[in-house]
Amino acid sequence: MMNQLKQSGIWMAMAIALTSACQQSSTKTVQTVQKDTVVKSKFLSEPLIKEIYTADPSAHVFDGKIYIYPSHDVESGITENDNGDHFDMKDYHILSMDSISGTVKDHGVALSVKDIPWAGRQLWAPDAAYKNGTYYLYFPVKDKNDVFRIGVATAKNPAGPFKAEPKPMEGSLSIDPAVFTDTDGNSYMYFGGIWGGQLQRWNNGKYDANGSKTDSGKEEEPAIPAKVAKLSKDMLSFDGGVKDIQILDKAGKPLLTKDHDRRFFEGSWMHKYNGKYYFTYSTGDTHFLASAVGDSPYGPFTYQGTFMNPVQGWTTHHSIIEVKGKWYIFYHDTEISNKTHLRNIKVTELSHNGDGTIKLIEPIVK
Ligand code: FUB
Repeated sequence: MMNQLKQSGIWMAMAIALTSACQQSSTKTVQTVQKDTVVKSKFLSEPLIKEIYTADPSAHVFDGKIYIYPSHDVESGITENDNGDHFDMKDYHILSMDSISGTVKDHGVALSVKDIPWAGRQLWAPDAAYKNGTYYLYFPVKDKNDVFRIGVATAKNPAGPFKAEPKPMEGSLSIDPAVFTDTDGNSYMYFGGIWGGQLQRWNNGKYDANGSKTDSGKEEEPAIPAKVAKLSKDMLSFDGGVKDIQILDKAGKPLLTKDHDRRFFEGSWMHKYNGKYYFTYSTGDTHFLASAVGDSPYGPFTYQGTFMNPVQGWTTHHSIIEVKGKWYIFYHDTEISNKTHLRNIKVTELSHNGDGTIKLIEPIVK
């Protein structure tokens, strides 16, 4: 995606595997060489699958099994640029596991860009939901005018194959849909991403193809907000309008554009813990995962802090689920390829502290 800070420091270095694979969430030592210095790093977790490149893992428990809905990274030869054109994914593979440490099964192609009537290019981070006997796959893809929209596809099986609806979801825009179903049965979609995700180009429901490539230029203004929309009963459209998500600091003031360490960039997720709504997201160019907490699925959310430090690679994207009373975060890095656009998904345990914050995760142990 963007050039600044990408693959900086040890990420640029060449990784030489030193040890054999360990168990889930255990460590693997790699030696990284930076100029004259040799830095030893340990990855917190192992890649879940090595046969294909995967990223942006949205995990869910369906029917007692863990299903992962990731992006399927491929080498398409497109030169890296600030729009993220090198993330040129063409289909989705759905993965499943019987347990967190179980064998990962790749169910093959579940949906291809060629089978989405309105799609142009770039199948980015998807998510899934279940209701009344049907599974729903939500996906961002650029339409034939090169504008990101969000589509929905349905299946009777959580692993697909999925059939796409003929048009994008009315009112949808940008990228990274994450669908959360509340304890009362209502479902909400969180979405949006700035820079390559185009959110900064939308104003009052209109897209400006000549708009800015980034969020710079309005540093003292409130940061561009993520979006939330309630889903209709049939899960195929928005029930009412798209709302902005407010992320406030402890003093109740909106985070500003210049606050790159804390402001929303992309990769939304929602989970509920002890009656509180946790909106979690990536800070993009500063590579953190951050949490903000509220009392309603619509927010406002009060910024809580960073809960995962940068992974190897430019992008950072996650999902959080509860499995048998424990919480887990699915995320990605570039351990296998050391290339920005060829990522691999991982999982590790996540804990909530007594004060409601999330314990900081170090994906690389130095
Ligand atoms: O995988 C393409 C994009 O990279 C995703 O949509 C973003 O969240 C980032 O991970």
